[in-house]
Amino acid sequence: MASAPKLGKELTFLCSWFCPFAQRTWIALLEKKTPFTYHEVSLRNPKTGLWYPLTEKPKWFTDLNPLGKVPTLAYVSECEPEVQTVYESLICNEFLEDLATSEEHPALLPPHPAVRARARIIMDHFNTHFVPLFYRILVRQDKQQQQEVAKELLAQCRWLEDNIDSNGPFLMGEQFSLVDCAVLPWFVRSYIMEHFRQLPLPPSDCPKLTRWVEAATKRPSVTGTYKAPEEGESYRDKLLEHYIRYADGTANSTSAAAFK
Ligand SMILES: N[C@@H](CCC(=O)N[C@@H](CS)C(=O)NCC(=O)O)C(=O)O
Repeated sequence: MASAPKLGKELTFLCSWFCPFAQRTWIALLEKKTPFTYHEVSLRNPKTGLWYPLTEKPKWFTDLNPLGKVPTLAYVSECEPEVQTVYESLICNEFLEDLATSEEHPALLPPHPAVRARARIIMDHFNTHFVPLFYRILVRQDKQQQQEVAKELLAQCRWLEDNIDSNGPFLMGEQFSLVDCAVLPWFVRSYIMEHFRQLPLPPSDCPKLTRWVEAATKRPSVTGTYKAPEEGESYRDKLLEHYIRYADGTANSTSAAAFK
């Protein structure tokens, strides 16, 4: 599957190049300028293309994250337990914010407690409502069901449009934040939705969201995560290829099963 990383005091970031959840944390690491070592974990069997079940994942990986998922952050600490691990993308990102916020490591949450709470409400809402629909419209093969899910996805875009900052350029206003990190990976993948389901995201009646996607997807912390598995390959093409198994209903990942 993958070799065990050699952990040290610096953060090791366990990632899979295609994973939008891991991309959330990757963007946050780059935004915060947190030193880290990237460790690619291959979650799919290269011979069959199928995802390894939890029982076939190496012990070193499930010891670090019992769910056997990326993103996972791990490091050797000076206190007990010696190896500290953090997983679940939104928790990883809050951890990075708690770990270091200073002149050198920019804050990714607004200072006021009520505005921070608002940021968390948007992240939680997006995670609970938008993310499952993104997978559901791909894995469902029935056209009518796809159309119903498309309506729900568009309604979720409108929810975002109504709940993000009016002036932008970022979701919480002038400063790029954890909310941008949490939402962006699914809009980086909007061309995939257009390709397989002919659904433009964001829709044309969401001008704030459209402007945000334009600006935010060009940010170095975001383009810095556009890495195809092999040197010289196109990230966009490889990502599209990765989603074929979702779109033809053959993906056996936990997300495909959970969001069916
Ligand atoms: N709720 C998790 C989801 C992470 C997740 O599902 N990651 C996928 C890759 S995109 C994974 O590791 N899947 C392993 C599997 O399905 O066995 C998070 O936010 O971090």
